[in-house]
Amino acid sequence: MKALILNSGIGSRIERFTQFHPKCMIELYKDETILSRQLKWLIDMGIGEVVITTGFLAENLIKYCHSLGLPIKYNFVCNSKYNKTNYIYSIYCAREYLKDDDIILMHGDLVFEPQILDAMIELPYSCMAVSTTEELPEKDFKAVINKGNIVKIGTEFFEHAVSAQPLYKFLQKDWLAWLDKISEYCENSITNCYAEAAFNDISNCIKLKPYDFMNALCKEVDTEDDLLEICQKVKIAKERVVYMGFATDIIHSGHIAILKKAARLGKVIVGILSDNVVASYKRFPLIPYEERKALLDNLKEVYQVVEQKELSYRENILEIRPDYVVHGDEWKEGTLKGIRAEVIEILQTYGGKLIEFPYTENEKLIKIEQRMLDELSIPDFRRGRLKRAIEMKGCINAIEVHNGITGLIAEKSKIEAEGGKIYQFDAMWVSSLCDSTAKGKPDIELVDTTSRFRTIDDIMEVTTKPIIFDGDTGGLIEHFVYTVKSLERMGVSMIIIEDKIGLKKNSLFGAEVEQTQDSIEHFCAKIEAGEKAKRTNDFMIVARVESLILEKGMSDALTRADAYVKAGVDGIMIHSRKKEPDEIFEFVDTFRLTDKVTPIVVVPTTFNTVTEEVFQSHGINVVIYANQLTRSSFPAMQHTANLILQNHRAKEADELCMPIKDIINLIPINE
Ligand code: SPV
Ligand code: MG
Repeated sequence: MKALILNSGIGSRIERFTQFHPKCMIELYKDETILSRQLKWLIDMGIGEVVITTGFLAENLIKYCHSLGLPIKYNFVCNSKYNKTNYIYSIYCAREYLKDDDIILMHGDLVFEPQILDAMIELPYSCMAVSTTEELPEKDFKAVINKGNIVKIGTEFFEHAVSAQPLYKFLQKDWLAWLDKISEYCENSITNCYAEAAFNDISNCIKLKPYDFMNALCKEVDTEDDLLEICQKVKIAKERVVYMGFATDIIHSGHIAILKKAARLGKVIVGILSDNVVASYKRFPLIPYEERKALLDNLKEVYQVVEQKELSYRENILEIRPDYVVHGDEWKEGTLKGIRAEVIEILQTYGGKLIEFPYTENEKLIKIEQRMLDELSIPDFRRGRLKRAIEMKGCINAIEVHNGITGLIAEKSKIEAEGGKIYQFDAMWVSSLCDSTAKGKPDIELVDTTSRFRTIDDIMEVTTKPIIFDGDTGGLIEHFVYTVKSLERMGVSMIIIEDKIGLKKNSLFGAEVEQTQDSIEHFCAKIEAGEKAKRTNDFMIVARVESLILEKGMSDALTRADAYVKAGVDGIMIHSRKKEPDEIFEFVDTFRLTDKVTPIVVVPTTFNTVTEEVFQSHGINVVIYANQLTRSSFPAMQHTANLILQNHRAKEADELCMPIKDIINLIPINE
């Protein structure tokens, strides 16, 4: 696409300002002239070549253009008869430059807001800027519209007409038709009319549609009054504030395109969503807030960056009171629909406007997002994310997984809630009970470490979320150090070891079975050895206090927790098999009197009425749902098996089964 700017004329109606240079060089705002503004926006919209017709003070104009140092190719064409002809003749003079592309045509004294041109360029047809809200001018251009097309342009038409401005986008074939007619006029020495007279002759062959800019600024500087009014409007436009929320951790061409459009509307203030908001609605951010902020801080389109601490825009909009909020139109549907409605409602309270641009979800962007997800599963990335999530959210949750398919369920389960919130699991718990049960074995450390690692491998291969490993007793100290190193290398984030020794049985048996608690000294030695074996700060060793399970009393539990923390452990898990959470809360509340920082983990299998919010209010940091996927799937499988046996066929079981299509969707084929 090329631009054609008509600058041959004298500007006699505004003589005081055009003594030393053509009208297009009149300054509008701080060194910005009518022409420099036009050129700036053209370049910004990807136009690389401009044809400028000159005449009056041509040399000044050419010099000025070069002095701007703009990255655009100029073709200057002088209409030497500029004082005797109209711009129809200037176009004719420039015709050889204008045959090989689509054309944007504008008069040299036209001042417009860039979003008008932006929208016109994007339209798939030829169009002219009109306003249906402005009053019909007495003397200036009007366009007559018939069945959605412009059929006449001129100053003399009033019937079925709207106010029009000399800003056009022409597809090449339409333009050539007009250019031919312009040439015919000029070759017949008709050079004193508007070029639009030639258009009117052939308008039935061209589909020129109106683009309605309504009340936006799009006006020629004809008189001093015009100039005053336009300068004021340009100043107001310069001071407009545009707000955009950003959750992204990479900047791709789609973001730049939308930022460019936003910058054409005013000063862009970007609200970067805090880490915890991003993690709660999208996926874990690959890079933290500060780095995401730096990405945007340095873009020329961005005026200022602020933090957006909620998914809701309310707080920032009320504080900044932007003239516009800009967003991709994809949020009209899906989880952000409610957030969008709230934005519209708040903007309405003070006359702000929401502007939505088409969202470009193309193949390339989908691939970029997939690559991001792949990165999240790299061991070094995955390992540290649990610690960061705890720091970010205060309290996180984890669900039991014991193979690839349960891993995928943990990975993909999402609940969309009010206010655009999405609830999903933060982490996965590789339970010894469920890993053993899946293999039909009792939970007595019978499934060996190699087999447990194989389970982790299967899960890791298809997921990205952080993993908490149930390390049972941790085994011999000499073995435990190897376990720590291996898990850390694999990208596991946390191991929890319980302070039992000898033949371990599941804690939910409590004191009903023979189980021995380790001595504080020996267990502390195990913790110290494990901590020493660690290579990173990301990996966490958590000591699980079994005193309440084994009915050794609260003070034993607290004494042990204190000793384990002193031995350097990274967190404490307190376990209970009571239905009521009282002993858990007593422990946590007392522990937190003296230790505010060590993360606390709970496994509410029996005390399952307590919500995560309540756990968090007591200072608990990790809530593990330790066996629910196993326990819910077994009865379903048993029931299905019985139905088949009863009926000697599978039909009766079919409605209990997931459709094959859904299974296929759950497990994507990676390319
Ligand atoms: C597990 O899930 O294996 C656990 C938690 O260790 S519990 O079963 O409650 O002991
Ligand atoms: Mg276990």
